[in-house]
Amino acid sequence: LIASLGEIEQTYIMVKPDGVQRGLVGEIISRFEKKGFKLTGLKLFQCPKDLAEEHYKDLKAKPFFPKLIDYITSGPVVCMAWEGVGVVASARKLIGSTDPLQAEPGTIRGDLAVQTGRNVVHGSDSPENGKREIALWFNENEINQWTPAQAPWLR
Ligand code: 3AN
Repeated sequence: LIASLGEIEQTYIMVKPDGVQRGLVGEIISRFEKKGFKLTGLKLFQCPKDLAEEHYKDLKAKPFFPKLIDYITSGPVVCMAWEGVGVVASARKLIGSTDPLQAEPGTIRGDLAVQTGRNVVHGSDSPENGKREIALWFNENEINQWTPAQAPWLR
């Protein structure tokens, strides 16, 4: 079944400080669980400045970069590793457009956010970045491989 669906991928999903402070952690985790992806890493974490800068290094030249770093380091984030077939692109669809006003209703940002600079959640943009970001935000021993007790209908 899995082979017929495609490659199993990993993605890094993060509830940003506004999502944590607004009490949206459970809601956001739920959407990925209900879709059928597998959680392999989860922690509440205060991000140091150098890690935020490394994570967003491709945006270093952007005028909003300093504000982005201040935002991400302004309070704890919830770091997650999710695994599944096509999880990278699917998670981006569940999250919605970067600008929450452009994000479709039904997406996390479309339902729960208003500002680009406060868009509640991050998701890796490619399988390569998924692996890179999981390695950046998690220690190896914080990632857990597990097999669902029931038949793996979706995985
Ligand atoms: P996405 O998070 O949808 O992949 P990116 O990678 O273009 O979008 O941007 C990364 C983060 O940078 C966004 N989630 C947002 O927090 C911030 N950001 C992007 N564009 C802007 C902007 N024009 N003004 C303020 N913050 C921005």
